[in-house]
Parts: sequence; C-alpha cells; structure tokens
Amino acid sequence: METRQYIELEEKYGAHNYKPLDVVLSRGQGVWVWDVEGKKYLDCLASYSAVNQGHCHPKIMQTMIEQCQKLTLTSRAFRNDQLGLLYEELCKLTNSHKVLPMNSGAEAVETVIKAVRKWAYKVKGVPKDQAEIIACENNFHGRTITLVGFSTEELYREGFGPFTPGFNIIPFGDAEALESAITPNTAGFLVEPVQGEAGIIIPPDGYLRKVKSICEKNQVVLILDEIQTGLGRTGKLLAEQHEGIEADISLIGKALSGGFYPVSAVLSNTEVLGVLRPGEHGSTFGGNPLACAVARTALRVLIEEGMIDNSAAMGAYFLEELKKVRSPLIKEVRGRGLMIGVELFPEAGGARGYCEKLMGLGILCKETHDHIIRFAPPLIITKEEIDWALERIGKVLAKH
Ligand code: IF1
Repeated sequence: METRQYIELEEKYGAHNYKPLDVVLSRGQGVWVWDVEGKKYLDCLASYSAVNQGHCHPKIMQTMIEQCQKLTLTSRAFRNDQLGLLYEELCKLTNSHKVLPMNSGAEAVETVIKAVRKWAYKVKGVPKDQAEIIACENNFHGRTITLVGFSTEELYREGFGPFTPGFNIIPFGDAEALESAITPNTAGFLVEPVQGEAGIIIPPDGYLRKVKSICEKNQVVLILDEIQTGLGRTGKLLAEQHEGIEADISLIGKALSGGFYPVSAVLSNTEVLGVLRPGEHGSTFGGNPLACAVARTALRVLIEEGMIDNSAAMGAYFLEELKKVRSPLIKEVRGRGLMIGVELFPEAGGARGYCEKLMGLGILCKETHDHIIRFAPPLIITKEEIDWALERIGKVLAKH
C-alpha cells in the first residue's frame, strides 16, 4: 500500500480529532523515522517528548520482549516483582517519598487532583467539597473533562461542558498573582515548569523558587506537571532542578517508558499521597509488571547513556544556532535544553506551512498555537544531526 491508501483508510474509518501531516510512518530507530515509501525523516517532535531515548531503543525493547514472555499484567489485587523495584528507583532518583503509578499523563494529573483534595480535607482542614486548585492560563494537563474544564484554550473546551468546579486560573509566570489567588481553601497549585503546548513559554528566572516559597507559607501543595518537561527534556532530570527546588508533588509520564508503553507516575515528597487508603483509587493497568520493567530500563538508559547532559549540551547548541538564522519570519527563538520553540510573526502565514516544507526536506516537527514551530528531538541527537537539520531549517525559514 502507498501513503495515499493509508490516509484514505484513516480518513474513512477514523474519528477526525487530529489533522496529522500526510506522512505515514512505518519504522523508527533513534532520531530517525521512515515512511511507507522508504523516505527518511529526522523526528523533531519525539512524540511530544515520549521518545526522549530515541525510537525503539534496543535495551528498552529487550526488556519489553523478556517481560512479555514472563508476566504482563496481574492487576493490583496481587503484587508483582517489578513494582517495588520501580518505586525504589524512582524515589531514589527524584528524592521522593511515595509513588503512585498510573498509565497516561492525564490519569496522573487526575490522580493528584483527587489526592490533594483529600489531603486538604483530612490534613489542612478545608471544609468538605470546598477545596480549590490554582492553575495557569494556557495550561495543558491532558484531555479529560476535569482537565479541559480548567483549560483556557476554547478549542479544548468547546462543547464538552459541564465541567468540574474548584479551579482558579492565574497568569503563568506571575508569582504575585499566585499569592493573591490563594484562599484558606486552596489545596494546591498545579503548573508546568515550562509551558509546552502553550508554545514553549519559559517563566521568569526565580519563578519556581518564588511559588515554592509562597506555597510553603500558605500550606498549599506545589504540584509540578513534568510530564513533558521531565526526564531530561530541558537538560535536567526534572525541570525544577534549573531553580534548585523540589515540588511537593511531581508528575511524570511520556518518556518514562521511552515510548514503548503508557506509563505515568505521581511522585510525592510529602504526606499528600499518604492520605489515600486501600480501595480509594486505582486502575486496571496502573503499576503492571510490563510497565514497571519497561520504565526501569527507560530510566536506566536515560541516565547511563548520558542523555540528560546531551540534552543540555545539544539544546544549547541548537538554540544558539537557531538564533543565528536571519529571517524576517522569525519573531523569537526560545527554549531550555531540547525543548525549543521558534515563534513566527503572524505575517508568515502560520507555522503549519513551514512544518510541511520541512517535511519535504526530511524533518518532522509540529506547530503549536498557529505560529510556533516546536523542535524537540530525542535527547540522543548529535551535533552532526543538528547541523543537518539547521541547514534545512535555514533554507525553509529564510525562503518564503
Ligand atoms: C494530545 C503537548 C498537547 C502534557 C502535559 C499532561 C499531558 C500532556 C504537560 C497529558 C500531554 C500531549 C497530548 C497530545 C499532544 C501533546 C500535547 F503538550 F505535548 F504538545 F496536547 F498539548 N501534561 N501532551 O504535555 O498526558 O494523557 O497525553 O499521556 O492530546 O494531542 P497524556
């Protein structure tokens, strides 16, 4: 079959909740992917940072194959020999006290909303059903009704109401706005260290330190959503480390499995997860032995193969070189580690067209919020591969 035929099948039988580029991929290895016609592309999205370790990482694959032949799922009615080991490794790696494993990122966010509300009632003394959680404008935390309910992006909300109450929205990057929004009923503050979908929005230096201090002073749980920024994407294991703070709760997902399997986790530095009692929360696949085995290897290769330091070094290089691109189209180039955004002026006509041109030259990337091209390749990318990409990016952005 050819590209067109695959697309026709998707269009005919699939819900149209995406508008993907017209490329049909059939193979991936490291930073490279191939389409059904055998064309090769540099993957500059890494599946929204779920493939930080590179496509089909051989060691994660080996673990998956071996575990598949032993035990894939037990439910949490019984224990398994991978879960406690993942817990210990995650807690030691992130200086956490407790872990609650889930599957998708959205499930991890929903889990922390439940836990922090229960903590507010049982520990902080907030009156029943009065708990409030503060989030930021232009947030992205997932696609469930509760999560889109406090999104400020109309596209994610339109037609899906009614929504879950108990959320207040403040501007991102403004610590004083947080201080003003806190009430005696505030349970937690949920924020991305760098806003991904919003367009790689980096807060002012010191923002995380300030909000950490404000949360401590007001007995508010600081929840950092590191599902996209975590696991090396910004050049540190967790983006919070750029400011030398520790969130009360950190959420991770995506690359926690290297793209092999949905695995997410709630990491708690305080007693918040301790409020949950048996039977109060769970999921069929959460903490299954296959997910845990894959996650353990995904974390191990991330560290052992120096991917985090490579992300910092290659991200700095990529950003510096992108800033040298002389183009009337480019409004701003920004990023942290290998989480980079190139914002175009509206006059450029929209980032999508440039993503399509880049695809024609062998680079796959994704626009966000109309005018921003996101560059977020796997963390194993080399300087030579970045130079290969820069040559093509320069051609496309300089020409219009
Ligand atoms: C889509 C982008 C969107 C996330 C953060 C939680 C989740 C995500 C910071 C939920 C997921 C994905 C979802 C995917 C596209 C991508 C995305 F931000 F990465 F670009 F949509 F905004 N917190 N982000 O980034 O995790 O439930 O998906 O495992 O929905 O199209 P999930």
